[in-house]
Amino acid sequence: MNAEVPSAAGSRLAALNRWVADVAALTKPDAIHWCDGSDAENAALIAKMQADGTLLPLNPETHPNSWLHRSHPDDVARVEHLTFVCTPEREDAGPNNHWMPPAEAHAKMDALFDGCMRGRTMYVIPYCMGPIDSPLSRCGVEITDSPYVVANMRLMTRMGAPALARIEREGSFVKGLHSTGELDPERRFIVHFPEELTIKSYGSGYGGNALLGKKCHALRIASHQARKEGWLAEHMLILGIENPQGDTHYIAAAFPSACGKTNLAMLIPPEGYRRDGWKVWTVGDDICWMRPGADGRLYAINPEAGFFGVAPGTSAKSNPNALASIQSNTIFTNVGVTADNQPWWEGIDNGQVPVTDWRGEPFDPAKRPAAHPNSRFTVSAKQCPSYSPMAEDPHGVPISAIVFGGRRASLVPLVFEARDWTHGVLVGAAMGSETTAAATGAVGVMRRDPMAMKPFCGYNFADYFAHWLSFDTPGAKLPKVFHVNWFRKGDDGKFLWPGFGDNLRVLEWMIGRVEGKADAVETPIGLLPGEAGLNLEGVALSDEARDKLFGLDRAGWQAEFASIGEYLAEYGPRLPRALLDEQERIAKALG
Ligand code: GTP
Ligand code: SPV
Ligand code: MN
Repeated sequence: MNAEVPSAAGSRLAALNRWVADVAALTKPDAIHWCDGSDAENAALIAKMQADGTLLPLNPETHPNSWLHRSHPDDVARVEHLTFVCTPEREDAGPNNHWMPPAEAHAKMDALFDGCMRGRTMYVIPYCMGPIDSPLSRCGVEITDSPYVVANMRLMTRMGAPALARIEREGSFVKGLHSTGELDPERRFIVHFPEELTIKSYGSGYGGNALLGKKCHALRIASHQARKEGWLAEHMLILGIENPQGDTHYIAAAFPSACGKTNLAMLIPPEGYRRDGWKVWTVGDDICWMRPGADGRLYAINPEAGFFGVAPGTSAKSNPNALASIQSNTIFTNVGVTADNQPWWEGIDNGQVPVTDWRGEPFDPAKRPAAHPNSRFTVSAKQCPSYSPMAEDPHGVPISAIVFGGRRASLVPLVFEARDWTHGVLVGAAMGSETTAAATGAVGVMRRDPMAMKPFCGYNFADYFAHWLSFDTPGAKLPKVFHVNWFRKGDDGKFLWPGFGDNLRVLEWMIGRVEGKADAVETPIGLLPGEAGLNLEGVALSDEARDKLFGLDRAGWQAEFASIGEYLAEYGPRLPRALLDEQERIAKALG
């Protein structure tokens, strides 16, 4: 058993060594393995998982070095009802989080962890969120008993020796302790201690519950750090749009889980735009850390190094960049397979048929879909044809526009612009969206999901909104703020907007607004492009579609603003006055 970190004794890693020793004493693993992130280490882990059936090899001709993992059927998504933020004061976690007193939470979790790694290997994973040499990056160490988690963290983060060296230099890191336990939903908790920069997660091996660098560290803990240190940790994609003149604007966009971030981040311009020389560059598809630079603009990095993307709906037509990324070196979780062992999911649209479903049973469409609706692929961002070279830049990219959006079948138009920063913060705070399969629970229920951070903000939303407002300082050159809705439906229940590549038409209008070149129509809810504002050449839209995508339903918005007012009131006197004033101003303008 190698209990000591492979580095100089007496170094700044003493705290890490002590913590690892304490965890080992509690969890009692058979062995401890410090992950160095090497290819040899990965190959050995893969071989072990292949031997015990954790990973099933996919067709090596069509999908070299790619694997299928079937999770426990009760462990297929994030579990928001079992996720806690444990600040000393309940009010600091806010009505937006489940809360437990820290001492009680530690006792509860430590009882679960007691002896849980007997017969297992304990993996110690040093990782860096963000480019290894960026001052905006932050390090963490995840301890886990799941080799599947190690293999995923290797793709999703900068894991191993360079991260350990940075931790040794800085002497600080986020501590994440994870065990799959018995995968019993009754013994499953995802618990955060923001003040202690600590995460404890037990009983799930899935996605955001288990890959602790992602939602637990890079959003819940990081949002708390960001508030203290004057930056923002957001559930946003980052993309670059290069126009035919060769100028690139960067846009950050917050959509709730399974509402289109990966797809927008990897957008391929429509034919005419491509011919003219437009290009889209992917910086990140899920998380964005940004802070003001010396010039007053916000600079953003993607703290992740890979994509944990939704498989269903991914096709050569909807997202060719994603499909190209996942032809090799990819871990697929909970997808179906074809007779010749290729991964398959609903909407892949490649003319093939599944024979086995995500539970490993013969595919029967009457029983269940072939792929779980929250099935995913894990792949290094470097395999994405549109991956931006700027994604590795330690300074980050300057953000020209921030976009909020959700799934709204009714009311909300295709796009509108906020009047100013304060209005933009209200637009984010008032976001609503229909729930998806990314978390357990009902799907398709409209709920408020401010800035797409409802499941991920590590502190009271009232303080979070105040933190957002605080960026509006005299020297600041803040991005313009927009709201989009790709998911408006017609009376026949079908989407009215083609979406995907055609979303570039909306982004083009935004850039035009940023550059002061595009027109807009003032309305109480914000600035709309008007029908003539977007380039709709080649897009066939019915009269109903035009009305609903570009019009303003005044009565509907009056009701919406009443509901927004009620929602904000839940945050009580802690809510910033400026936000309420803005809500009241617009409600009044709507009449
Ligand atoms: P998380 O990884 O859970 O945070 O999700 P995400 O926000 O990255 O969502 P993703 O891009 O994976 O899209 C989720 C689903 O929405 C997929 O089934 C997509 O096919 C669908 N989708 C994405 N963009 C559009 C769009 O513009 N229009 C329509 N109609 N559907 C879209
Ligand atoms: C999300 O649910 O927003 C995801 C997937 O990106 S998970 O990593 O499970 O959080
Ligand atoms: Mn996400």
